[in-house]
Amino acid sequence: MAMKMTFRWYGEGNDRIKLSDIKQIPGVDGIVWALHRKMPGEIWEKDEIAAVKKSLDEYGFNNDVVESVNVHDDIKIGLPSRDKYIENYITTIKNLSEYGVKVICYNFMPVFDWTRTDLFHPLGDGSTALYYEKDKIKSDYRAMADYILGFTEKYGMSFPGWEPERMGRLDELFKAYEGVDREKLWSNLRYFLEALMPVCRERGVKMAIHTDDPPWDIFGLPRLLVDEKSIDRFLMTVDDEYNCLTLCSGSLNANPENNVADIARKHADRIAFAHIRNVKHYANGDFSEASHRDRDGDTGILEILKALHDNGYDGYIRPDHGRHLWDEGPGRVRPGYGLYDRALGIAYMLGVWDSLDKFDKK
Ligand code: DNO
Repeated sequence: MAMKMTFRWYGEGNDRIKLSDIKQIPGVDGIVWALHRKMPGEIWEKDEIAAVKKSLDEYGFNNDVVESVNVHDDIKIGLPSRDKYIENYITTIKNLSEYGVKVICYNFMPVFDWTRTDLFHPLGDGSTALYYEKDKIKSDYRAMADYILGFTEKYGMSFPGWEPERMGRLDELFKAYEGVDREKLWSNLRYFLEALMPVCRERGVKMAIHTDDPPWDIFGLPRLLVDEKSIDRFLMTVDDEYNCLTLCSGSLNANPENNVADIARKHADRIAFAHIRNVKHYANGDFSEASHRDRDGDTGILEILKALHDNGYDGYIRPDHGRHLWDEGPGRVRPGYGLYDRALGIAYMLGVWDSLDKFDKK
């Protein structure tokens, strides 16, 4: 089995889940980690990286994948100050590579990272999951940000990409993005990646962009990585083996027209990291997250895994958001990042993968 199973962990004192708990899930080789207290644009220092690596080494986990080295807004907007932040990003890549990091997952969404309207939506069986109510994401970005920040404040946590410092300047940020239309955002993304590629090649670090979540414009802000066509464009724009994708099944399939298995098949060689999550669609455009079991959602988990397997996928993979189960109510768990359902997701995915290994030899 070549693909490498990982589990996202928010770090000591920032995640209730313990590395010793994760160790008991079969098949997990690595921890997807980050320095969550860093603001976008700040350099990740070597001693800080070394400390995380040491804590993972103790459990025999690799630290190959970092998720959420967030990109400063000035880079996305294309301000003259972007060059300074790009320099900082390059220093961070160099520092990470010295400690063995091979893949950096990031996103290029203006202002907001993933967006949901209900973090603990009841699914009817006692569990809850992240939910998106389309009608709530129309014009009032402040109301949505207040909901998310109200939650993080109440429970004393912060979400990557939802830094209260940035969210406190929302109007200013929206204003700064005013001239940034889709084409401008594409060219700013290209500028950023072209500056990074030489160091990525030299250090063997893949930049793996996360597909946009949800995959459509919100609050008038353009989003780029939304479907097969835009992914084709992205990979062609900077056609370098170190310019890669984080294929996020749930983000893409929030739009039911996106066939994630087709995209996986087409671009398996440029996928450095896969987030596997299942989504259930409603006729009015709302969607809910679901268990990883194929038939519990509409995302085509089995087809996606088979597409990766058929193409000899040997990159990293992780269960993405899971439901909140048993005692995992608000305040006890990071939304989407409980222990139990992600562990069940791993067991399911490895079951599928091992069966393909054994019975579906190509
Ligand atoms: C959601 C995650 C994203 C992802 C970032 C990467 O839970 O998949 O927040 O970490 O978009 O920058």
